[in-house]
Amino acid sequence: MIFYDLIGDIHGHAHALKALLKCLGYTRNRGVWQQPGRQVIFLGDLIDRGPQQREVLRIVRSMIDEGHALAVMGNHEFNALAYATPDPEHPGEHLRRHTVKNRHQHHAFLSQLREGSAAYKDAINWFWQLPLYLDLQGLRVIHACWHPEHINVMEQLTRGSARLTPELLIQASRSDSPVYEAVETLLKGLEMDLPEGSQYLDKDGNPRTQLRVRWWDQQALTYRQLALISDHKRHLIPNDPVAPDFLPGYDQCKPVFFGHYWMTGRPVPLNDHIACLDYSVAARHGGKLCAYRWEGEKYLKERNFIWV
Ligand SMILES: [Mn+2]
Repeated sequence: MIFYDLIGDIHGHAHALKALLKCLGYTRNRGVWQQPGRQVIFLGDLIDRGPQQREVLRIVRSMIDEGHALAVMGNHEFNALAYATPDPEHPGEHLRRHTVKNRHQHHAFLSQLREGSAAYKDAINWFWQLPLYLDLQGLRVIHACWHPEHINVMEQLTRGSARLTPELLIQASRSDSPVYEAVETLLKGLEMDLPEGSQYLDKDGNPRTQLRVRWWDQQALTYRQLALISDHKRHLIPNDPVAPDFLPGYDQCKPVFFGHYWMTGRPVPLNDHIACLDYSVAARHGGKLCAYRWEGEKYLKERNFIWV
């Protein structure tokens, strides 16, 4: 059995990545980071925001090419693909529109890779190869939400490869498609509609009727308990129970690792089987780049979290 080191969202922070690889016991050999008997699994969101996105892609791709790493797609790689892909039904547009907001979110990548250059096209081509999820012998990996029904949908549509095709990327960009709902949930996380007639005001004072969900919480039963929202606002959310079939649950047959959620504080497992490894390295005031050193265990251990 191969043992894995799982690494959370990097967002172009190559210095932190190299420091973390060193901490985990990897060394550089002819430019490629490696460690006998171990592989890294990157949890997606390699790009956007940070200062060294080319270097991060170089490190990750060389490790994957030489069999020292695996990776899944994050929502930022997905968005980059859709941003770069023309919309066949709307000439002159792209599957992700080049609005001021979308361009701004993607600006660091577009300028560091030089939009339209050979390096840019090469990066985009490579993103197609990233699977949406990995279900390996002893563990599972997803960028945002392990949702068995949506994974089944994508498993069928990709004939087991878990990789997007040009046709699937089009469907994933149309909000009335089941592929859209599946990819949104797997890569951007589960959301819920608040009960009829309720809303809350977000930080800009806009009324919202949808909320991100703490899908991993096996005890939470109500909108208030499940809301992914700061604790001082939690009382604004109704405490009604959510429909019992809304949450994906987790079968606990092996641990699952994900990133995406900008955790803070000391990294710990969320429960015995579920761990988030995104500790906000890209945050303005500085977060952590976090890894989990997995040695085949079914029950996650706090001491196996490592960060820089
Ligand atoms: Mn993400």
